[in-house]
Amino acid sequence: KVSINIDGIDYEVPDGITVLEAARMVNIEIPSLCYLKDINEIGACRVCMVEIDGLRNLQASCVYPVKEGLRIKTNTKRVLDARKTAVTLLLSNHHRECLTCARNLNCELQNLSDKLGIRNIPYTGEMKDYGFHNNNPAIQRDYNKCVNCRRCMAICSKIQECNVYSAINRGLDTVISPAFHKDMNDVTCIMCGQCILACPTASLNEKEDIDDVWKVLSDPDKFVVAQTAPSIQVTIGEIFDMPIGSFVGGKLVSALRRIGFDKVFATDVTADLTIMEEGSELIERLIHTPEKLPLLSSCCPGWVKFAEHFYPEFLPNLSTTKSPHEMCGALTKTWYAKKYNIDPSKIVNVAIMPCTAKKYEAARPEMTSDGYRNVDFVLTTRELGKMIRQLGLDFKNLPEDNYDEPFDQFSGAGTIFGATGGVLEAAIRTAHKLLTGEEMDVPDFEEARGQSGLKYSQVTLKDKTITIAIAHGTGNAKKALEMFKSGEKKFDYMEVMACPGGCVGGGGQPILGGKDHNHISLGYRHNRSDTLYNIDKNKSIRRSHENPRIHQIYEEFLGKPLSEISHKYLHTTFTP
Ligand code: HC1
Ligand code: SF4
Repeated sequence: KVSINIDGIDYEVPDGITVLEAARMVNIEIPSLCYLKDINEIGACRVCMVEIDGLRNLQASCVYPVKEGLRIKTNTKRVLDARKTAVTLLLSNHHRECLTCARNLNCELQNLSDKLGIRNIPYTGEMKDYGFHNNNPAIQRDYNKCVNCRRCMAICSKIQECNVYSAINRGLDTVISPAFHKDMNDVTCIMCGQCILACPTASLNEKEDIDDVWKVLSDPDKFVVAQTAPSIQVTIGEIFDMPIGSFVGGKLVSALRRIGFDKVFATDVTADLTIMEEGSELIERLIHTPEKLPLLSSCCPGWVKFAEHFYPEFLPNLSTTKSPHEMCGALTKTWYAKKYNIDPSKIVNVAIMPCTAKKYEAARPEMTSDGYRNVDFVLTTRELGKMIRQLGLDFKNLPEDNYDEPFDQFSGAGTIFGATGGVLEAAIRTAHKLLTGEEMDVPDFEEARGQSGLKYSQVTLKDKTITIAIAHGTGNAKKALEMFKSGEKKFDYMEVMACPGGCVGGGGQPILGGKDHNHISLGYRHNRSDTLYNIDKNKSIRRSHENPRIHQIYEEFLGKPLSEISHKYLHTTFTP
């Protein structure tokens, strides 16, 4: 510990931290813009300036270490003026379209400007125009709103290890962009959207499909169904000021009905189906085709794209099982359409996902069934939040409603898909039963849980003990695959989720702003996944193979896992 003094008050703080961290620890808010704990501590934006006794110049507190006896001032006019100047300069070159901006009311720059009391912008610099790029289904970039904080670059290179962004040009002309301003489609972007979560402004945003969805909803000829990913029920409440991780499953269904969807389905049901297929694949490979081990999960489209870009040699290891939202789409336009006598050409499947890569996945050419796209539109949690606000629904006080048959009943295993480790835990519960004929003593597999980036454990299935691995954040997947290749650490089955935390931390989830996003392993992901694990714990059905709807789907349509029909509609291929 060291003793420091901030604004005339003495504090004891841990040694080795920065002035910014120390101040925040004792509840003194120093504003910042470029700072992301551990991965972007670069002192570039000059917003977090403070006075340090004995030094002539102001210092960026995010890179200034505390030491014994340090005296700091955060409350002088000189400090406030410096912060104001830094933000005013950014605003002078910023396309200030707040009223129509995708991040209106959830923008860190807007917020800072308000907090610092900026009322005019004397330096109206020359506006640069680097254009607007959206030539792909998922991510759009508006350079004119970039503040050069480099947070996108930090996340993409240090956490995801995709290295899409770099600083182009120098000095005032610097811009953070893929090389040659190429579109995300043409670089090694995996569409995970983590850079959107990191962006303080609307420079990065998902490509919105809201207007197109309103259009189909108002077309009387269309039968429009919504499906909701497991994690949405624990995150969308945050948009309406509910505590992080609040469970709002029933209100979510209610909101979707009021928006006008003809049916509302739970993707959790087809998550159970994914487990039946993927669990069967695991057993098949363990017994008959061990050369195709390790089995790698494939329900996360960001991870699939990562493997396609960087590890094509592992593509034969990916599970061919389609992801739950694609399965839901495929089944609605085949089995469901026939069962309920609805023309599949009139069905529109809209998936509410915590994910930007799902927009890209839904547009992949192989994601069709009988000539129809499985999923027609993907809306992020944020986009659905915007639609709910457009209608003026009082979300917090909506009544609870239930999902529609036959995508209404699901197991706890289907729900924990939304957290890192959940898919693997769900698969082990079912693989155990499929292989041994007996249930695991307790369904909980604690070793699969928690936020550590790369986890290994062992499971015994009958007479076989297998090593499992769980990675979240593609940088961790890379680590696991490299260690596998070098022989340092072998495993038989690995779950990968591209986003830190899994889908609860997905690139389409509510943006909590820099302070909460500052640490990549920060608490909000725990709060969200804890709620998912609680839902699982309180369910009477906790294993995918016990879900009566799954029995029904196999009896009425698929026959058995890995059957010919399953392969036709529920499995896919990958392209290096
Ligand atoms: Fe996910 Fe999945 S869990 S990928 O993380 O397998 O997006 O929530 O819907 O498809 O079920 C996301 C979440 C989601 C799929 C399922
Ligand atoms: Fe990098 Fe993901 Fe953003 Fe693509 S979407 S640029 S991979 S962080």
